[in-house]
Amino acid sequence: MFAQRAFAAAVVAGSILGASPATGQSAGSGPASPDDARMEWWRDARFGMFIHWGLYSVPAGEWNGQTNHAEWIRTTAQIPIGTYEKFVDQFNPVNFDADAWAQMAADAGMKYVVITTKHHDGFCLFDSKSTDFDIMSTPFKRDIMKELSEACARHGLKMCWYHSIMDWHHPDYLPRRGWEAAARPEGDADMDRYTKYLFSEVTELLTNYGDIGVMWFDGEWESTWNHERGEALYKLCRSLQPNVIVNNRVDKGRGGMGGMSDDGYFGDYGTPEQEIPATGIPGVDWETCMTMNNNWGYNSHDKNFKSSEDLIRKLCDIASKGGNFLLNIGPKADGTFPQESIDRLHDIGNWMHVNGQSIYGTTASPFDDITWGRCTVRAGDKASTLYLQVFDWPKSGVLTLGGLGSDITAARLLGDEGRAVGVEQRDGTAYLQVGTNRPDPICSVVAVQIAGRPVVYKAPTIEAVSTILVGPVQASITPGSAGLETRYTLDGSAPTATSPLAKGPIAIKDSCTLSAQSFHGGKAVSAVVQQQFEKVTPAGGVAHWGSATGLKVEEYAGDWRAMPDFSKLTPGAPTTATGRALAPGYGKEHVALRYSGYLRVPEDGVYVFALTSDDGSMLKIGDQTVVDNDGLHSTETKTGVAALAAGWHPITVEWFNNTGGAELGLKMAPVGGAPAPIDTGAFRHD
Ligand code: H79
Repeated sequence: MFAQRAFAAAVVAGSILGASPATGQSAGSGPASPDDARMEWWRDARFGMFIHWGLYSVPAGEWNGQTNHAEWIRTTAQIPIGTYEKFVDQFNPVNFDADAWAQMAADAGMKYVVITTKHHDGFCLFDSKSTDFDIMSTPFKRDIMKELSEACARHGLKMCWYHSIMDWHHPDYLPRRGWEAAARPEGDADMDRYTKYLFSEVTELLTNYGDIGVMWFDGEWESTWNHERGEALYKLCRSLQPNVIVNNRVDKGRGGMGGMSDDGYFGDYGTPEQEIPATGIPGVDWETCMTMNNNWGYNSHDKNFKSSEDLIRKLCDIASKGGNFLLNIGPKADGTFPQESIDRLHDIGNWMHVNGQSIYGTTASPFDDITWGRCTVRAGDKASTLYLQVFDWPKSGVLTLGGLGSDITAARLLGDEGRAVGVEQRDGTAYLQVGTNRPDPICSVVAVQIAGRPVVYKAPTIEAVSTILVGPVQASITPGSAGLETRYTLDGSAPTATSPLAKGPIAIKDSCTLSAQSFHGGKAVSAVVQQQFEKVTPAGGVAHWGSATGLKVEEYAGDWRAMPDFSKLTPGAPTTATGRALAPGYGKEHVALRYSGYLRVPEDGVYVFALTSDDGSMLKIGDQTVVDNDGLHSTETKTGVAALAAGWHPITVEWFNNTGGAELGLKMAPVGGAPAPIDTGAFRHD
């Protein structure tokens, strides 16, 4: 890995490599880090059924001649609340059979079922004591969730609840949709009261239906939901059922519609929607939820179903990256599944019956890239199994697996009565004689037994908080794979079998090139990776730094999508920022702030700055841009480093807020430390 870096004489905006390798990315584990025992069944399960069912299934996607609606129909077709409520009288799924649903999920190889107890429309599919807008007001009058939870228990499936935080029906929920603001004025709507209502529903769901596997929240991106409410909701769930798993949409950690959460937020796993991440993230739990066709809720016109082949290969792809697959069904209003969905569940079930052991309880592929398919692993200290999921069967009848350092002890096909596969291993490549007959045209699996845990020939990675240094800086080298030796040099030459072993952090004291390479059995088995480090002279301070404590703040009014050019604008009257003011809950929109003055640096060194904002922000020290966090975005943190001499340095922090969330925070630390807020006393201005 080479760092791209522009060099300037004094203050350097150096790149930061893997600033916190161990904890940098989390699926929102945050303050409530998921413990392994509680997550175990979920990690083993790998495959679940999502069910989107509710009043919206009655219009089946169609309104006033438009046929592209689904579970969002109340909003996308702008149906007045009174009109929408009439679906309550029409919801009568006389063909609903909870055991038939559970049977179909179990037969498809799914291990859990997540159903909409309430979607954004606010209608509850369970017998709720908190509202009449529920199943008991329909002609059906049966607690669907009771029936389904009992059926799931009978079929060995974990019952899980999807529950929307957003609610277009409850009078206290805010914000109102713009299009119905006139018909549904806010009046004395009160989000605190709504939150109490939400909590009472969640309490019912976690009290009246036995053990619940997952609480799958949604709609948390709305401006009215916040971290405090998310924390309280997470804690409520865990207090009612200590083992329940809660998805990351309980809190605000996603910072938008992304799948994964930042550190410091509640939620046990990430929720990529309609997408499969490019790679897995080691040690992070996530679940891709996806529709079979274009819509979550039933749409009678939507025939754009993914093929069974596509769905099976997606399941393999997700498992090979260490994730779960939550595959959606949108049942019809009569209580039955669409035939296309039934057909696909059936095909997946047939495949899982033979090949499911390559999915359940497996972990991510240790290989970077396999051209003919995917790989999952069941690892053990003494022996492990690699499951090779072959999409493109080799015409030669010989499957090639490169970069395997482990000894293969046996190989056989899943299916084809476990036909044995001959193996030859030469120079880190395994040649598997699978023959020309493939057992399954969609994906055939070869189970490869190896001694010990997998050893895979991959290059190590170099991580350092800063690539510039004044005093010593630490670099760490992560081995490409367990079971490999990693050797390094500091003089730019390629490591050899006698170069020092990388064990623990390496102190970099001067300009140098760090080179690292993987070795196995005394031989180099990977490419060489390098990182350059540069010793720099810290930028000197200035002779004049003003006498007033804090930074000068100027406010500008305007409508921007990126940082304006302040030199062309006229500010309002300046004020002075206290330390707190650099983390404003600034209640204004269409506004920009420019903080300026001087920053006191205690001693010569490289400093890390972390700049957090919603929307964009920019940190300049002297004439260098140290952090560029510009652009229209929700809460996002970017970091940068600067080499600074002891003394006072000119600093500006620029920030704008277009609409919505308004945040700004600046933290600082000597390189290697955890950035912390800066005392007001470290700022001066004229
Ligand atoms: O429950 C499913 C979705 O309804 C819900 N999350 C999944 C699991 C979800 N709500 N909002 N979003 C996903 C993202 C926003 C999508 C939208 Fe649209 C784009 C809303 C309006 C435009 C999709 C297309 C829904 C209506 C039209």
